[in-house]
Amino acid sequence: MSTSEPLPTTLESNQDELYKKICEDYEDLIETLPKGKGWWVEHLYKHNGFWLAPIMVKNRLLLHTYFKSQPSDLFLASFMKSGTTWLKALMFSTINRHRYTISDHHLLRLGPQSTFPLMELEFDPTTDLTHLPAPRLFNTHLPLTLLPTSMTSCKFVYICRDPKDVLISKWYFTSKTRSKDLAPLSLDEVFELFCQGISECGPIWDHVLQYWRASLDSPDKVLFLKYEDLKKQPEVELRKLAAFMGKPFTVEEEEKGVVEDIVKLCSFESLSNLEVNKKGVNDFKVVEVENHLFFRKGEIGDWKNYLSEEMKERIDRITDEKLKGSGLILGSKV
Ligand code: PAP
Repeated sequence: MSTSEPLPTTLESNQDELYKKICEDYEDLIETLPKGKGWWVEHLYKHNGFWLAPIMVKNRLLLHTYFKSQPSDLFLASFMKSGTTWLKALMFSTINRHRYTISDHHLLRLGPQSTFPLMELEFDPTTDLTHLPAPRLFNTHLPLTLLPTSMTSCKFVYICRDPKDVLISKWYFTSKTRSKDLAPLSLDEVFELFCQGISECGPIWDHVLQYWRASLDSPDKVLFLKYEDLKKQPEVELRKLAAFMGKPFTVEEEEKGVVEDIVKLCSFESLSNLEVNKKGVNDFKVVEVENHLFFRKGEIGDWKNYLSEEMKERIDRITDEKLKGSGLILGSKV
């Protein structure tokens, strides 16, 4: 992807006054924001407490103006590398379980990245989203407080993961997708940035806490899931997810083994071995990403192979301090 700034617009064809005004506002805004080192792109900008890539700052402004949410919309929200791809597959196949048979499933042909858009990269004001069947599914990595207020009436599924595993997973992913024109980032370097919160949509702790608190305030609106729970008891978590999305499994479906079938269809083993995920590429509008990069190991605790005891302790200490009093437990203690 291009890392020069400003990034190209996602909407060359739409030259209406409002759109032009938003582009100008974006240019003005980005000038005023503190700048930090990006992992994926060259620079991140601190916007209302969170570090965003330029395209995220811009598309966020477009979303605020152009995106018209519907009360039935379902959002999958996550900090990058927390289990988004897995949840995409699970949400899509659960909502659409009457449309496809397991043996001839959309996921098997096109993979999870094809199912629903990542709004801060793929949103395009010229695309008509009104025709999509309800519930419409959308994905975002943006923190809750940076989303348009109209969206907050929708339902959110949030997935979180041990920050140490997120760090390693993200380092791997961004080292593969970072422009070759930029110097590679060492683990020591990304570790320091991560601890300082300088990471796309970081600090991770603030991101997680916003959705955690919202899930406590409105459990009917925000379902808070953990990657580790999903690994340990996928059927239990899937039943929770289906009920939250308003599509609980019936007794008949339970007897037929539909829950187990969906879990198997969406498992790391199943998805990572698909042709589309071995060789395919997903076009995120501003960047193309090879699908195999979304499937590395899919394990809990792989950080142990990379982080020293000192690094582990530093991240755990920050996690403990940040989450203190919240009732949320993340990481090794889960
Ligand atoms: P994204 O936020 O950029 O979309 P996301 O899917 O959240 O990425 O993260 C990818 C991680 O989920 C990878 O973790 P790892 O680097 O520690 O291996 C990937 O392997 C893992 N992953 C992808 N699909 C699954 C799955 N079906 N089950 C378990 N883990 C998965």
